[in-house]
Amino acid sequence: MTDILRDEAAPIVILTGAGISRESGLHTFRDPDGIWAKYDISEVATPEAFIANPDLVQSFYNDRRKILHDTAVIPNAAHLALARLEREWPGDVLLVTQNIDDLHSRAGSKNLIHMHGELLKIRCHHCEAISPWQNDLGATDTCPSCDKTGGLRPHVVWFGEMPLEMERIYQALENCGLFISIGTSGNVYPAAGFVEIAHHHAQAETIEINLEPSDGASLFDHAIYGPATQTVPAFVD
Ligand code: BJW
Repeated sequence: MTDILRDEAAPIVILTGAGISRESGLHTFRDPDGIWAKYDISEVATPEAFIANPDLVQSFYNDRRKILHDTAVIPNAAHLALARLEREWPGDVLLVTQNIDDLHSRAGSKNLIHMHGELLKIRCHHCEAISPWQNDLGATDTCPSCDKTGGLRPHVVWFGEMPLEMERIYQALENCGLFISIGTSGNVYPAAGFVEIAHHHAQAETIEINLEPSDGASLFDHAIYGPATQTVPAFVD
């Protein structure tokens, strides 16, 4: 990794997507066997879908929690390598994940932003309190903070909603020396635009690590292609 960096303590921003968790047993979205091959985005991943059919949306996320709780779903070598990078790199390392699973924190990453929310949290539409998920949600559940009924939703970011902690992310991108994108197709904004911010505002080196070239591949200075459990540890070491 130090081969491509002029400053050996440069701040690093890492963006991850569903590809990093695929070898842990979680589906990506846009691969042929991905989540959007089974579900229609407009029926489960927009605020309008939740208003039109809350039970369908809740059951979509309840099912994904069951899969995440499968004992076979654990952090893989790529998650572990990024946690090690954060511990050992002399400069700042900010990990921004689009994933709503908890595999990065289980691997030990601490400086972590879940820009699309977290599967194991719920949010109350009435009081905005964010609580840990306890049980599968239905329309009659009561908020543990305000006691009102009918306002609980998954703490995730749907299309048309503002991703989380954007100010902190943009500030880190504008000051980084290296931007690394791992396991994301580059289809969804604003995350797909981060590489250009790092390149133009910070003159950072940019690298894509993915199974195959993503839609934004030409925007990166460097690329490594292959399964994340092999490419990421090899890059970090
Ligand atoms: C492997 C691998 C292995 C496989 N190893 N790799 C321009 C500017 C701003 C916004 C827009 C814009 N144009 C359009 C928009 C609006 C919209 C958008 O982007 N639409 C596009 C479809 C065009 N964006 C939004 O609405 C966002 N909000 C927003 O923009 O607010 C306004 C705003 C404006 C400006 C600044 C700031 C804000 C919200 C987007 C919310 C996305 N939500 C979801 C669902 C989250 C909850 C859930 O999980 O259910 O997020 S959709 C889904 O896609 C999920 C993911 O996080 C996201 C990205 O998917 P990801 O991770 O890239 O997965 P895949 O499947 O696409 O790719 C996997 C990759 O891994 C592939 O490349 C494989 O090859 C690879 N791979 N195996 C390594 N073993």
